Amino acid sequence: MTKSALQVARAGYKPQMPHVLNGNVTIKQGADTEAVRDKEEIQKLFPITYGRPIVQFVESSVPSKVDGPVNVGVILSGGQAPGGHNVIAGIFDGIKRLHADSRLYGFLLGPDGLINHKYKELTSDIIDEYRNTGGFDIIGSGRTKLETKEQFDKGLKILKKLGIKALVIIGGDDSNTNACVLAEYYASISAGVQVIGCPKTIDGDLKNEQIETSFGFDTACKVYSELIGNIQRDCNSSRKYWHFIKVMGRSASHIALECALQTHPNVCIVSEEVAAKEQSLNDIVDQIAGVIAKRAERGSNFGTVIIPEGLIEFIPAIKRLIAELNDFLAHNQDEFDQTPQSEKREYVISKLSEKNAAIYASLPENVARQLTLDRDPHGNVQVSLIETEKLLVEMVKKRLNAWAKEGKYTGKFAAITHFFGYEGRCAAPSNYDANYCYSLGYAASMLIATGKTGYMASIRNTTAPASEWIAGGVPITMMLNMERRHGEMKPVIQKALVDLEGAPFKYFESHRDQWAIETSYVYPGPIQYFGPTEVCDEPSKTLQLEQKGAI
Ligand code: FBP
Repeated sequence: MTKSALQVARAGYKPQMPHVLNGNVTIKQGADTEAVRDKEEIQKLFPITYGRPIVQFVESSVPSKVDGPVNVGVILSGGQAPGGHNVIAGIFDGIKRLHADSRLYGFLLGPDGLINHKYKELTSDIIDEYRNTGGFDIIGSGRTKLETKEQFDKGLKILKKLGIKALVIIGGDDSNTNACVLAEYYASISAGVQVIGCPKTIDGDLKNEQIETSFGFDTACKVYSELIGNIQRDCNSSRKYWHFIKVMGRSASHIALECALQTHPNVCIVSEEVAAKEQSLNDIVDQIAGVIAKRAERGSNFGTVIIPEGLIEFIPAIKRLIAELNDFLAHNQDEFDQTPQSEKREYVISKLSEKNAAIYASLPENVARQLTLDRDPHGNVQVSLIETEKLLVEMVKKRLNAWAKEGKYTGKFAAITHFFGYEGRCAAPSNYDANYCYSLGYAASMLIATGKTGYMASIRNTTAPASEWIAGGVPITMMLNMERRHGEMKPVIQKALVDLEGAPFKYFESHRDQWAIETSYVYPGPIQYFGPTEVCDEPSKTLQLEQKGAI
């Protein structure tokens, strides 16, 4: 395989780890824990793994004791995120340190590989090929939901056949929820297989006090911010286009907010604020058009608008509509599928409550259709398929035309739309993600060595130099609550949305009026892998604000 010069040089990068993981470790146990909400229901559903303590690795004078090789299976689940290969490398190096004959098996294309017994052994030559690279191609990923006893039993057969002692599931909130269910099930039948989760998702919404961030967020935001910065420099040069840039993030707006903190766009919509202020689509259009009109008065008929991918679901009226659609489709999917395409819109309108039917009817044809497309296996609307950026351009254009007729707007409006998502999900991990992921993988192997199951690997204090990071594990039951999915209440990891009282949003809020009117763009440039630490190792602005209160 031909490699770029950067790939060759980057292969030699040695990820940094918390100092403690370089030597022998033992665990320090904290107090017992509780679920974030719905404690009784969660405890009933997870009688064995519920309430276990948070653990932290501390130095030990004796090596961790393992009775023979520690064979481990690994699954990459859900959307790609930069650094996945380093998690696997960390697990590999960790279990090899525990016992030289330990083996690592990768299940292919996500949970399907476990269920259908498709796997490959990850030997040192394969691992070395993938160190510090982006992507999940070492074993591939998939979105199959691991949830039935039949799947768990089928999986157990291959785990037993390969002598696998523990399974590491690298995934987002839904996949780690499944990891927890699987851990409980295997413990309940004394299967002798531990299950450990690792927090992955560029969306940044799998975080809490113990899990500071999900891996991939840092790199993906840096890639999008580079592109947004380049666009800003372009529009500041030609001064004739408004760029509407949608950025990924299925639900929460962490990516949009981080990109705004890095680039200072003229507008950034934060879905959580839209929900809190109960804004309608019209309010959002007014807000954007207002900034465009004000800049036009200053002769600036150009600018940037960042739109979070999940926006549509946060507009309260549309959220209520989607909730009803989800329930309706969960129970009537066959009838809906059999309805001829040309009659689908009327069919849906006839089945919805009066209020939601009116909203559905008011949506442009393509957006209405996109809202009824297949849910992903976790029951989520596939928001990345909804072209909100185009919808907003159309609506803003109409609003500006109306204002022009009333003499309230005299500018010129020419818009270009972009959607940045896939551009960043497989980028070569930044130093932050390369180190964070390798440490997560290594911590996962130490959790296995200490007999834990139903835990997520955790690395904290990550705005400090890597050697000072804190490694340990968090019981996944601690992150669960009950939510409605596919029309039923299910235990799921609570998604971390943007906190409107948190330092990252507050910083944005206090600067956005100035960024709107003035041209205060920042051009972050590409991720740097070699060079001074302030250029190469800077953690995300979100983390810096959350942990240090300043950037
Ligand atoms: P995960 O939550 O699985 O990490 O996926 C994140 C994400 O990149 C979202 O931002 C996006 O909405 C979704 O995946 C797109 O998924 P797909 O590529 O499967 O359409």
